[in-house]
Amino acid sequence: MRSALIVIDVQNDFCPGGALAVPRGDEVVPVANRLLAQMPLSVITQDWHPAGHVSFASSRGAAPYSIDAASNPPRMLWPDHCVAGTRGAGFHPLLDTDRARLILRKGTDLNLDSYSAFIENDRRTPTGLAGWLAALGVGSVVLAGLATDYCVKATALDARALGFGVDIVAEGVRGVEASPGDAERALSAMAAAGCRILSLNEVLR
Ligand code: VGL
Ligand code: ZN
Repeated sequence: MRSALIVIDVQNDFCPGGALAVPRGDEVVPVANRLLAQMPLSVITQDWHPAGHVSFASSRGAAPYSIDAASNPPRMLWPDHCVAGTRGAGFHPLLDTDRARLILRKGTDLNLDSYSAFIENDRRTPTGLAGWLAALGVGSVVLAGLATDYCVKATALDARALGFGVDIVAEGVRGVEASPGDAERALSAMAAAGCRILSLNEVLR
């Protein structure tokens, strides 16, 4: 069975200086590029929200990084980020996007957030990625990108639930860390779900 690379949300708004900056998020770029150069089948995802998106604190009159306790389950409200067509939604300028076979946009529905590359946060709406991978005979995925504690984790857990083998590239992910330790806890949750946490060299070997 073939393996595919999924590079998650390596976008300007998630890098230092961006609207929802992930500390040292830009450090995943050279790792992602090494993987993109080596792996024959790659998908790149792009968080891509309409203005006024449901996940934005501004659309609820709330403070960024506060919790919306009214939603079930309670969810984090974010600064406005990755608004479709803006520079912040663009990929990091050094990411080798030319190598990708598929660029998958997610979070495009005004009223639906989407962390996972496979299923939107309503847990019912598929993005189509699982079928695309299955049609190409892919049985396992390698993940790198942003952020460890949100989109990488959600993608990894869904991939496992859908039956894919999952390898996470340790140097190729960084966390938001809204609470310190979130990234480490996310990696533990992924490992507990059967994901392997590997170094870049282990993955490329
Ligand atoms: C992400 C928060 C909001 C991510 C996307 O890519 O991890 N996090 N939207
Ligand atoms: Zn988002």
